[in-house]
Amino acid sequence: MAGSTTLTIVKPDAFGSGKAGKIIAHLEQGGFRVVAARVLHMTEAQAGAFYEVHKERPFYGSLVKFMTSGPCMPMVLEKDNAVLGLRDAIGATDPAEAVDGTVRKLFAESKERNAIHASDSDENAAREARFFFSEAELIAAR
Ligand code: FUP
Repeated sequence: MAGSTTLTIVKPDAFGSGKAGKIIAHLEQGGFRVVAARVLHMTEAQAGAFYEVHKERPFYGSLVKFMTSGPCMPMVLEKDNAVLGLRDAIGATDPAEAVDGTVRKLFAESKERNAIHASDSDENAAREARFFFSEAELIAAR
């Protein structure tokens, strides 16, 4: 594997409305390579654990409900400086504030239903990749 990796999730709003293909194409055009992918409908316990860092925030319950509202698509993406590159590519949390051409500007509905997740550090990228993919899958993807 050439570059570094990060973890993304095409969230239930985008996956459920058939935007996953367009989002993946957009990211591939931006130089990202998909090295692992799956589709799953998260349980409340899984979404709650994934967003544990936000447990005390007022939007936590609603966020967990949204993330369990339908299937989503976690993926490990590879590119040079993947974490920072993907944060740039997805845009601001609220699509109303996202720069033109970013995934959220193009595909997100609202600050909560915002189409895509991206890890915010190399440490979290590794933790989040292990959350969705087995060690064997991640080794095979190298
Ligand atoms: P981001 O890193 O851009 O995904 O944003 P955060 O880590 O701050 O928040 C994680 C998710 O919580 C966001 F993608 C959407 C949701 N959220 C809200 O619903 N309301 C808020 O005010 C902030 C975040």
